[in-house]
Amino acid sequence: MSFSRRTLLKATAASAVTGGVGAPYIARAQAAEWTYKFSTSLPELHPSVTRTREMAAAIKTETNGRFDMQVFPNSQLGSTTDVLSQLRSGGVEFMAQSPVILAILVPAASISGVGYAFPDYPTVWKAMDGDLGTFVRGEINKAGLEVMDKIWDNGFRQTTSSTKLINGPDDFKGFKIRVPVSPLWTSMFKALDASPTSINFSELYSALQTKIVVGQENALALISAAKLYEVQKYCSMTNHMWDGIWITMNRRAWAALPDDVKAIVSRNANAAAVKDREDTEKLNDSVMQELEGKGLIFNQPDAAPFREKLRSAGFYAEWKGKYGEHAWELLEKAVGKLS
Ligand code: X2X
Repeated sequence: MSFSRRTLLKATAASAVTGGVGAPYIARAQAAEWTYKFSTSLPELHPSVTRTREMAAAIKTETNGRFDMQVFPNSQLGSTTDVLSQLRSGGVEFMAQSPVILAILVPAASISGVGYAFPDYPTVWKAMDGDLGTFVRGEINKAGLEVMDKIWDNGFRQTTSSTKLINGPDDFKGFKIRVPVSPLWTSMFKALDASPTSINFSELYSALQTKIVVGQENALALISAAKLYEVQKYCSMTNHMWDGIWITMNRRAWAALPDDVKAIVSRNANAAAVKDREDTEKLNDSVMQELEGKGLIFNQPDAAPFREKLRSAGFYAEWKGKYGEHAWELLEKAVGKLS
């Protein structure tokens, strides 16, 4: 059923309930005053999409139906690259995306994705709820977008392949790997001597299936939710970067909301972020078992040689130069010396 037809049916049903003669008073299913689209490339089965739907429902209830957030998962509104420009123009009001992808519009935003920067979750949340996060949100605002305070979790990223396990940096030599469309990702895998190709998430499954690329990298929760185990055989726990999900908003659309509605949306988005973080941390172990059950073969390579390879290839020095002293200091304050 088309979207507009469904909306029409809903509206018709609502008036049938409320319009009858002598009908008892019930809280009316009012037409929303604001109907905003929320876009994500993550598939329906991903835990963050479940939390997003819960959040949208809570916002609708708490605004008495005045605010309707319509959730479009799985790149339904277009590829990540497309939706980023729709977010800018106002065609899409909310977008959930990786800080590293957001860097196409806000170069400093990718700093949280620098390879092997974050050792663990406590360090991630301290930095992202602290000075590093505040700095990045400031940069996002300067670029003309709004962003929620709390970042969600897309997990520590792992490397899958249809041909082999990655045991050490040498195994990346010439490895045809899909990376999301963003300079940091390409730079990092080039520094590892891999052969990265930028492909939007919406095209990833078929790129793996048709062997345009041999491997990809993502967190276990998404490898499971997107069923990448159907087209991949090996999974190396390279833990090469932590990735988050910023909830960004088109500035004009956000400014159009009254303060009480803004407060309800923000409170629910930040509460959902906290739940999402708990979900993904809990999922880590069980997902690995589930994926082993689906036939993925795992290994756990030592992180140190990869990090050393990045360092000797000049990766950290290059990105320190790009982000600048101030931003790099904030990162190193959170994670320790990188270069
Ligand atoms: O495109 C990806 O791999 C994804 C979904 O993890 C991101 O948004 C970075």
